[in-house]
Amino acid sequence: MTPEEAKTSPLILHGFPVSNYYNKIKLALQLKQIPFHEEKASPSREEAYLEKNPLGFIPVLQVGNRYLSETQAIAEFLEEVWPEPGLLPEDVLARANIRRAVSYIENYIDAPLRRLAYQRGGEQIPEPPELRDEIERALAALGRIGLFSPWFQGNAVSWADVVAFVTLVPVDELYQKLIGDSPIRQAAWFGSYMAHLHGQPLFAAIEAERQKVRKVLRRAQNMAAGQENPRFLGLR
Ligand SMILES: N[C@@H](CCC(=O)N[C@@H](CS)C(=O)NCC(=O)O)C(=O)O
Repeated sequence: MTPEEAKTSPLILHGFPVSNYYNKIKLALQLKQIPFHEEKASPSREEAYLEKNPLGFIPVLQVGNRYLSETQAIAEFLEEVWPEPGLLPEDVLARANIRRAVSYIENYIDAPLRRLAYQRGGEQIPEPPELRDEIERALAALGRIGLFSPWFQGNAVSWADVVAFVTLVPVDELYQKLIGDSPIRQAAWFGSYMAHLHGQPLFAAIEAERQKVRKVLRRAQNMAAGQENPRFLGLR
């Protein structure tokens, strides 16, 4: 597919707006002013879904009648086809630094906590010995490589800000809920940086939608567990 063909193909983002990976691509599409539609999809190992995302994850970006998955691959596709407005700076080392920040956040903060959360099913647990250390190490590393003035890389929004916002806000919440005393909110750079990101209308809208959908899901789960009366939910 040529860049021109990609540019003129309709885009559909499949997934659910409580997923940080879904929200990463959604927010980037909005910041880059690329038109797209959304279609609800859940992770699945059904054969038909594996055709769209061979790992069975969300999100999937549909480009015409083709399907693309893995958000870093999607991110690079978007930058190649729609370089303007870019979410990467001109300076090639600054670009690499942003990719490095994305890796720190996804591989060393999100991934270890997520594995634990899936294993433990959401109930409060004692802090696993290496987890806090691993996450604090990545937070300190981010503190060393980011400017946070006010954006991660200085004066322009980038993929690092998108990924930091859609990942660190929910992961901090999850750490607090699962283990307590989240090290994320304690990182020296976190508070004022997140306040800046929350102050951006597109970022704030992503978070508002996540909260709204989460609330509906939680009530639906409670209802399924017989804890809440469906009449109050407007869900019948
Ligand atoms: N590395 C993947 C991660 C995507 C991912 O973990 N998606 C989660 C939702 S936030 C998922 O689909 N999980 C289902 C599962 O683990 O089976 C990407 O960048 O797209």
